[in-house]
Amino acid sequence: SQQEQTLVLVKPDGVRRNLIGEVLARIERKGYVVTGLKLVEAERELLEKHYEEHVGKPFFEPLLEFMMSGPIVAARVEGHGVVEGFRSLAGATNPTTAAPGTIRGDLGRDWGAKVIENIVHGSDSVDSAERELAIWFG
Ligand code: YYY
Ligand code: MG
Repeated sequence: SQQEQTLVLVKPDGVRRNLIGEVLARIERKGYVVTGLKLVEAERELLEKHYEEHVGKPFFEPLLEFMMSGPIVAARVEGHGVVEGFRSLAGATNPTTAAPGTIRGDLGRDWGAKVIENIVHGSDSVDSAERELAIWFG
């Protein structure tokens, strides 16, 4: 696999639950390197760009409200195959079905709420990573 960069977000639920260190520790223990890190109160315009593929879906507005509900940690993470590798560390979107051992499987909670609160975001392809890193890190 190639040396790559990906965007990782610790979403507002992860920050509220004091899981920033836990998420970064898992990334670092895997051997990936954090090369950019900041705490952001994201504005709607930025989030609309970030989640543009989901515009019009029933969860889009609740998702944006959730992502604006508190600070987010944005990290640029580097490593060989890190795009797929971090998705693997994160686990499936829904914490109920995410495998134990993954961030979402171990730490995520399914409240049966409108929005799935699943602790982290990770870019889903090298192209998405490039696009999203430009949005969050300029
Ligand atoms: O890439 P990933 O975060 O695993 O899932 P996406 O399908 O891109 O959805 C983005 C985000 O939206 C997801 O992390 C939670 C939320 N969401 C939701 O609340 N309800 C859904 N049915 C699908 C996604
Ligand atoms: Mg996605």
